[in-house]
Amino acid sequence: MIVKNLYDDVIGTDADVDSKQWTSRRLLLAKDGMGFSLHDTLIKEGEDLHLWYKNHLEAVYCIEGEGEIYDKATGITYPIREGTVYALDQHDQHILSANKGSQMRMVCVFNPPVTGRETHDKDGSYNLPE
Ligand code: 9YT
Repeated sequence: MIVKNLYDDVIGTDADVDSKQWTSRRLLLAKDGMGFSLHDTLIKEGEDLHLWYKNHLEAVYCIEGEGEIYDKATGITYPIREGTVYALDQHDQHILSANKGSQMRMVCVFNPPVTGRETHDKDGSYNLPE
């Protein structure tokens, strides 16, 4: 069994990754052997995240804050608030943003799991490990 605590075991470690647009605390990574990774991610306000996970499926559940997601294929913008989940079942190209004055806190699941060493490429995707 794996038991971790965000505050005791993740924040301030290598599994706590900060970028200009987000801070992601990875609770479970590929090395944990679950077949998915589990992240507690903060989306910073005033940033448009152009994302396209070509190699991963991702589900994202908002537990704090407000924002929106724009689906590039359909042109539809969906509002996001506490309790909203979106699932990128088609490797959907999208733009994610938190509303002004509102940081979003999202619980994210990636399949396959991320290793923690990925960086977003120019398309906003993560490569698979070699
Ligand atoms: C929602 C989303 O995909 N944010 C980007 C960061 C990602 N959650 C990660 O790498 O932890």
